[in-house]
Amino acid sequence: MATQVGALSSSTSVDLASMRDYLFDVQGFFVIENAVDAGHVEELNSVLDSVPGDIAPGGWWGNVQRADSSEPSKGLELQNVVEAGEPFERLIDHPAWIDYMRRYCGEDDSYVNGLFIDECFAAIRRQGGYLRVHSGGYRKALRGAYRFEHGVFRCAQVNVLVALSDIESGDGGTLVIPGSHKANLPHPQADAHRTGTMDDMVGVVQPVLHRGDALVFCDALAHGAAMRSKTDGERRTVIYRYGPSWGATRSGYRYSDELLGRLTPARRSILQPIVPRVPPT
Ligand SMILES: O=C(O)CCC(=O)C(=O)O
Repeated sequence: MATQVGALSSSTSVDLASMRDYLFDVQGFFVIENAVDAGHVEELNSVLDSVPGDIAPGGWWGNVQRADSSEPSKGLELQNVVEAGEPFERLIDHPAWIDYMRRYCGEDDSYVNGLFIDECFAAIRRQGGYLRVHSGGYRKALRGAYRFEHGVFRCAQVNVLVALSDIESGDGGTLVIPGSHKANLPHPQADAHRTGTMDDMVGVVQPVLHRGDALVFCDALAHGAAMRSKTDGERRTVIYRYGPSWGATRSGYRYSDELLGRLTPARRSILQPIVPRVPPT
């Protein structure tokens, strides 16, 4: 597998936003180093530490659901995790990435501008866990499409994956095929990788993520995660998927009235961009 060289860092002397836009366009992803500060990462991890260990697959913890039964190799997946507590609410409009989200998939400069989070979850993987390859531009669903036209981005889904543990070699890192968000042909090894890991697919790279770093990527990018080989510890991530204001949650989760009621207007407008219109009672 190729390793990433020439990675962008905050010490690179260039306008960061322009460089990230460029990388997002040509590669389909970039990394924001230290996007979430150490204290916030700790708070997120301590919420996850408090999740009962005996939630059955499909079972609920408040308005958070364990949803990994269809693919056990994914490890523990806690869906609708924005309902897990205030540290997760703070990620909704996090300043490290929210402007990129607005620009890439917020229907900027249109009559329906605004964002919506259509899926958010935490994933905890131990030894042997991995995620098979999926997405890629070839015959991609409109829901995850990449588009840049007439000087504006019009992407349908952009993901922010925050590392809550260091994710280096052997940790089961996220794997991507740079540029595959624009692919017009199927990857020649795709059929052989419908199941299993994508580690040996030609063109794959693993962006190194340290705790607190965020990987921003268009969902059209072919991606997955390597098998975690380390025997001890856990790989922890949290993923928020952003899309246009008119989207719907992918799996039918509803943000609770309690959560919507306590959010700042800015955060509420991302979880409920279109307020239900009903006749007066
Ligand atoms: O687990 C990962 O590293 C990637 C997760 C992801 O992007 C997905 O679930 O689609």
